[in-house]
Amino acid sequence: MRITEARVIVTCPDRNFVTLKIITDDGVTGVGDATLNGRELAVASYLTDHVVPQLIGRDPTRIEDTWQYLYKGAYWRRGPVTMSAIAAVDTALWDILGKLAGLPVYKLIGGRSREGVTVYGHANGDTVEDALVEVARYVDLGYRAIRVQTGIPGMASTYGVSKDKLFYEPADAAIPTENVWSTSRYLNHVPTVFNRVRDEFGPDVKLLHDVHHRLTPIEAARLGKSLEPFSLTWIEDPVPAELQEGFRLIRQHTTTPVAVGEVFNTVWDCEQLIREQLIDYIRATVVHAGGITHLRRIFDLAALHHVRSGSHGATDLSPVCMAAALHVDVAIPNFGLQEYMRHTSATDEVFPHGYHFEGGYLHPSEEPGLGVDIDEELAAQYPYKPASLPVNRLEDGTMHSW
Ligand code: EZ4
Ligand code: CO
Repeated sequence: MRITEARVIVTCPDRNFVTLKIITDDGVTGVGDATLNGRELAVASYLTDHVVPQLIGRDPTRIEDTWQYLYKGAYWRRGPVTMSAIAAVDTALWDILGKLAGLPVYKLIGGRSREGVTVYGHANGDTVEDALVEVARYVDLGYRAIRVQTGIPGMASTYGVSKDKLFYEPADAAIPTENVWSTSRYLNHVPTVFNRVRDEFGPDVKLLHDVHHRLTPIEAARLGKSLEPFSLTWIEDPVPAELQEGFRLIRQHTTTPVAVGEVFNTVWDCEQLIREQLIDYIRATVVHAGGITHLRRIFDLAALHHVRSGSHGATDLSPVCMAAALHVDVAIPNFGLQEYMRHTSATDEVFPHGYHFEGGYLHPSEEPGLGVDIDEELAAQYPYKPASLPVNRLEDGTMHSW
């Protein structure tokens, strides 16, 4: 059995997605997500120009060998573009293997370890009052875990507050939108938000908050301490994580759990964070961390060090990534939480899928393979639109992490 063709499909059903479809000589096909928000065409070119020619004629069941071939064979290792491209190939090959075996992918990687995948949704609002209304909406929808973000008094905009409540799309302009940031206003405001949320919704609902890489370690330590009375499940990306040892400082000061990793590409981005138990949740996911094969390696290392998974699941990760993530989530021993930002109906129509939400859980498809596909005719009706993520500046104009 051989790979005969691989197509790179770029489509924009309300937002841009890059998808790889691999076709074999006996007609079985597989799909993989290759979307890198704001840099989509770089991955599309990496696949079309450099990877696809090397796939033709290969045995699609040699998943590990193909991963190693693309990783070691490029000579230039790691990085989001390379690892998203490798992820797309790897995901598509697992999809094909599942179809050949007649089994959902989760059964090929150890089988079910839990009845459903606990997900968290995003409640947000310009004011605390608006955010409370949104928390109530997610509670009513059955969510057991809710991320809460609000506007900050005195600041025109911040990360995580959306116009269109169930959907959040930060890549909102071809040339990046400019936001302004004040750490002191933020640190003073956030504890007041969670004080209100806990007061209204009680101790049972899991609460999370995304700092989106904006603090230094000692500032993050102060935030974590100030949130301890409200028992958060995690603070996310408290600081940019290039300096892994920087997280030691956060750990010395607070028991608020820490989650990191949505921008990580390989186990080498979090090896020290995990080995030294500097984090509680690792947020890498299928598309940006080298596919199912490499993500499982990260999660296996994490399991040895009391670190659980908390995979990224924003709207810029396509339903193909979500389908694959759910197979991993339901199988691994150290699953923690899965982020779930809903896709728009246009996206859902382009990517027909068998996973579904019920009572706070997502359930992977029981169909052979991943249980997701791309409708290529429909996809062709939504041409690519340039869109960039925002940039962030301090009040004096200094560039800051967004
Ligand atoms: O800003 O996926 O936890 N979720 C996030 C996301 C990221 C986007 C970037 O493309 O932080 O909303
Ligand atoms: Co995040």
